[in-house]
Amino acid sequence: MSLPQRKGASRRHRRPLALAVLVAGLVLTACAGDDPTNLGRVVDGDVPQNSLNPAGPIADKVDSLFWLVFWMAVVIFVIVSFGLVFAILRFRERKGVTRSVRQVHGNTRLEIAWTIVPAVILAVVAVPTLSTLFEIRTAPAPEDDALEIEVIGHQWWWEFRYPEYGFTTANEMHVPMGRPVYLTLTSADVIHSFWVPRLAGKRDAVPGRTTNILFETDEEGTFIGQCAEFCGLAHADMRQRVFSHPEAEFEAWALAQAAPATLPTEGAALAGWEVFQTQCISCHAIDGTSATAQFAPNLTHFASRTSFAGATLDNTEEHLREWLRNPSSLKPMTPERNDLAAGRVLGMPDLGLTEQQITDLIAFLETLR
Ligand code: HEC
Ligand SMILES: [Cu+2]
Repeated sequence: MSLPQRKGASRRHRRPLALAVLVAGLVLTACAGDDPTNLGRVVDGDVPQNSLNPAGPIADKVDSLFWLVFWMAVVIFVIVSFGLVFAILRFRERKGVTRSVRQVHGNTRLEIAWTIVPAVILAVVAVPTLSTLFEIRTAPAPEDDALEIEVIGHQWWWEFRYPEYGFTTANEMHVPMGRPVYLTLTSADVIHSFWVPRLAGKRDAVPGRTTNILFETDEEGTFIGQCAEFCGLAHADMRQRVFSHPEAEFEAWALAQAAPATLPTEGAALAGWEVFQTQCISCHAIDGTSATAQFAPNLTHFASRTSFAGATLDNTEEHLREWLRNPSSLKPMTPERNDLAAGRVLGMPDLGLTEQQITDLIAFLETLR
């Protein structure tokens, strides 16, 4: 007889235990470090993505709104919890005490009160929410001298075009401090979402439509972001870095990016350029040369970027070598589904390059400063 009893008892204990583990698990996931270890290849760990650490006036507005609503919710939570605990204790069943409970139904005054009070609270929350929403999505006025950048989402990398300067880059965006930046977003394929938590909220990049983000940085540094709308196989490897510089430094960077590439005239780099012309120009552009295809990241100043492959790999010779040997080993992609004629490119294919060709290509890519 003792066996079924024990079983029953342990089962009874198991349910709260399972629940506790579940709750602890859910709570602890929120404590995950900022280090996206991603097979140890990514070094963004020291640059947390934290929307509660705003780095500019527009992100500040969102942050202030968050805290306002948060503290209102805390006050309501405390009041409701006290009421609940009070009712539980005050009206609990006691040994030896029989209480006759008066059943009440339809207390008009109470019903009106608990309909009106939440409605008023919501109305109060709506005022700052709507005003912030309108404020952060208003297009900048011409006298604000905003920097315009076109952002195009691709499976699975970001293209950034600077129409003011006439160049295109990928995954890494540089901006001047203290000057508003106005992004116009769209997508070449499916819906993506541009999100750099310290600078602004998320906004979808939708094919066939444009959306906008306005932000401004008041802090020099690197801001990490990632695509925030599931967009297929390598969604998790679709990140972006925003570098913010003092105006003069930014200007120097932009002018350097706008210059066409200087092609090598000798050695391994020249050999690499020759391989490039046969193997790579169907997808990649290098401004100022015969390579003009727009299916893949523009490589004109590739060596000036700190990362590649959706800002998931540090731009090192070792990573490049591995990338040119077999791109899909570093980032899950589906190049077998590429169809250039239909304008569909879902990854860089393994091109079967020899080690010599790879060495030459790396020498060439390193000249693209
Ligand atoms: C069929 C199209 C295609 C061809 C051909 C191709 N690539 Fe790519 N390449 C891509 C795509 C797509 C990406 C972006 C992958 C991603 O990050 O999702 C890419 C990314 C890259 C990157 C990283 C760029 C960045 O900033 O993220 C480098 C470097 C590169 N390719 C070099 C080459 C070289 C060198 C060749 C020729 C040997 C070549 N590619 C041939 C499609 C192609
Ligand atoms: Cu995406």
